[in-house]
Amino acid sequence: MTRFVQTGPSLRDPYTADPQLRGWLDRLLGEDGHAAAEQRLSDLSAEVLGPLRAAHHDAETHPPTLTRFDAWGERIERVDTSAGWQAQRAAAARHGVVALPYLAEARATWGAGARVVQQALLHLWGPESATFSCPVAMADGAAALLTQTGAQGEWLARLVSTDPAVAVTSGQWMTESQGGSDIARSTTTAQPDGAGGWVLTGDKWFCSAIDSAMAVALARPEGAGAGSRNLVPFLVPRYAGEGGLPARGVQVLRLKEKLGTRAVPTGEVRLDGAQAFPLTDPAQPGLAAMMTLVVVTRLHNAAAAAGGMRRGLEYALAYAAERTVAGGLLADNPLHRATLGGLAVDAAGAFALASHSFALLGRAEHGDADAAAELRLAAPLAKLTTGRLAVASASEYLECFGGAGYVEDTGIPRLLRDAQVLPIWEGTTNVLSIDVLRALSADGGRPLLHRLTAAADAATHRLPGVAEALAAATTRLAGDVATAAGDPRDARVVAGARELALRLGHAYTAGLLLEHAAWAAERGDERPALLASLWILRRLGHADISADLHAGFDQLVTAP
Ligand code: UCC
Repeated sequence: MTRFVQTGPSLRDPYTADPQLRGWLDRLLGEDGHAAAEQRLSDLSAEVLGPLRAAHHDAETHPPTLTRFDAWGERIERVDTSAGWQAQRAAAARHGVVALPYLAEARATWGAGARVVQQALLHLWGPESATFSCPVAMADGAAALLTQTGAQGEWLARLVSTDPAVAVTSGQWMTESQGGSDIARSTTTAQPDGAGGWVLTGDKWFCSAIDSAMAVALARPEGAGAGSRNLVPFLVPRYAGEGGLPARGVQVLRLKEKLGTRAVPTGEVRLDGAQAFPLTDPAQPGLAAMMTLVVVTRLHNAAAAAGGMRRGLEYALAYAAERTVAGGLLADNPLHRATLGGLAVDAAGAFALASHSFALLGRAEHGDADAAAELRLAAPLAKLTTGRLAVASASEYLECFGGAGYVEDTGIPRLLRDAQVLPIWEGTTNVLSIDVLRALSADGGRPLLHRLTAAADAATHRLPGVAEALAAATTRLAGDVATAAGDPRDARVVAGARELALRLGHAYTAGLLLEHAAWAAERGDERPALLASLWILRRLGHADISADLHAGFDQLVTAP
């Protein structure tokens, strides 16, 4: 008897097989700028296809462990991680996934666009990083904060090092069990140690990448007022010297057993007189400065969502090209083509949001006030919109594999487990929706609404139907935004915050896809216009586009 064995999905080179990524790099960096990034992107892509996929698998199958005491009862609190996790750590440093925007050479080459190149690196690497993208996100956030405040230069140098022997990552200790996202309820305090320094006391509840060499922890300095705004970010060294022993006063109580991101050691921490260095003036409110870090990690979250969606699509496409059903390839089945086409449209939307947000971050860091104003709303919108899309898409990707998608050692179920964290950490969808209201009440959403109107106007001649749909959606949103901005604490406004935020996120994505489509069409590339049109019909018009997805399938998913 011949036993049938299904061929598993192979992976195409994630850089060369991603026309959207390449097109956006051409537009955002210019063709010369993209050419200057080509080698870095190809090198990382090649590693992703080989050693990093293996390291990813190793880290996922050998989760971290915590040993609190040695045999004699000495407190050691050793966090052991796999060889795969260590390989990811070294790769993150070598490829500069944190460092790139801070390197003088990169800033000279790409200017603000170094953030765009960074997002491209994250897009290629993140899905096969065993979520080492998490400590990378926090290290980048910490580096941005240290750059802004000018504090702790020696730690900054290590955060942005490309030498694996020197580079460190950071934790981000904000959450406490009594408050969760409501950090105003934090009880961790900071006291002067009597020798010119500070010590922290309190418990932190959700501390990811607990193996990082440092963390940025929020604490309330002695004598500071109540409320979140008076919290101050402190740098806490995690280890005493180079020996790997915990720093005095830093205890890891236990590791969390999480649904996903299983390779990431996430712990509960007790600070009991832990040495700490204020990153802002402890006599002044410090939360606003901390939000510099939080905005960066939220953008990384969006990048992780977009990268994961694209990689899920790649795996599902590869499988559909191998799998035979009802006498034909799954890839030829009209219903499956429409399903995959819809996933391609959503993946394109998430990528547009993530890429544009990193571009804004780069420009804001280079002193562009307009970009900073747009980023204030773009950051929560990108995070919350891509987080929801990522979970919905991941569920579909599992379904694309049938029963195999539900079997652990295919590696497919992990896509769903890991996607589920994206709308949770760094603020849930609802918490981010409240942040959207906060941002709207500051500027009425003007930069974003202006961008949408301009995108719809520019598309009127080439794509009249979809331009009209975007213009109509923008008009409706402008009215709802004015109501929300007028009284953001009104119960009806708060109740509708999530719906409004998602509508804004979808319209923003539509505008960004249309802008890119106009640029691409001038160069004879009509694929982005198809993506933009289908996104608008699906997400703004709530139309059934199944037949268009089937008909446009090859254009939507095939590499150039
Ligand atoms: O989960 C965590 C780590 C996981 C691992 C990370 C990996 C990620 C990478 C993924 C890649 C794979 S760490 C914990 C995450 N937690 C959060 O994100 C916190 C969620 N909570 C919030 O966002 C809250 O809404 C807070 C922190 C903003 C506080 O809310 P409040 O207390 O209601 O705040 P207020 O009263 O509205 O604002 C307090 C001050 C104000 O400043 P002042 O008083 O000076 O005007 C606000 O303007 O904070 C200012 N503020 C902001 N400033 C509030 N939000 C912002 C903002 N977004 N940007 C700037």
